[in-house]
Amino acid sequence: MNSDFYSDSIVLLEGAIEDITSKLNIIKKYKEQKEGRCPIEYVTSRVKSEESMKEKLKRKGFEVTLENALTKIYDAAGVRIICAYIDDVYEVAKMLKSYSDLEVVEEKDYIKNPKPNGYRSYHIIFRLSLDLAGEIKPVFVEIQIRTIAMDFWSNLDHQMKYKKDIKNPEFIAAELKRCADEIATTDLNMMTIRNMINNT
Ligand code: 0O2
Repeated sequence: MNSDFYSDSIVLLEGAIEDITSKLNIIKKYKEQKEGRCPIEYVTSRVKSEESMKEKLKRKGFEVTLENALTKIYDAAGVRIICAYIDDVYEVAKMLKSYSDLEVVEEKDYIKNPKPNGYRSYHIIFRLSLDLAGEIKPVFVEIQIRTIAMDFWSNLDHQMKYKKDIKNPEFIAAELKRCADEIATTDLNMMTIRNMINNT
């Protein structure tokens, strides 16, 4: 990725994403080999776009500088992990937290404590040190872990947030909240059914 705003620091952000992605690939292979099933369905990642970073810096009351983007905002580098079941989310979070080179800076459990709009996901901010040919640099990465159903919901909610001049915003928000609650119930039911199948 070429970036005027992130400049050389893009290497740092992409490096941090690669580091986490590689750890996740190892977890995936190990779990599949050992247990025949992996708690991770798939992983996506991105470096936050310049536009979105600048908007977030302003929204949070910070001056729009690269230094602030790398130290005050923690999701310049973002990794999203999609799981089938809710307990997979917690298992993956636990595994990542056990890495000695990943320092937990912040954790938000929006599954146990959903946002008022219905948003559910498990967020962890990690701080890691990247070795850039002898130069050790700290970098933050935001990991979002959620179920397939939560991700489905969140993608539609995200579209609504960024769409201008939307008709009936209150009605749509209420419908989204209703769907979020239905999805939460379905996620729990799916886990219960899976347990029943596995225990027979
Ligand atoms: P983008 O475009 O996805 O990168 P905040 O003040 O909530 O914006 P903060 O302090 O980082 O930011 O908190 P939080 O709650 O951990 O949110 C970080 C990211 O989680 C967001 O980044 C979204 O990706 C996601 N998120 C949080 N709340 C919602 C929500 O209600 N709906 C959806 N779809 N996603 C959400 P950005 O930078 O806001 O957006």
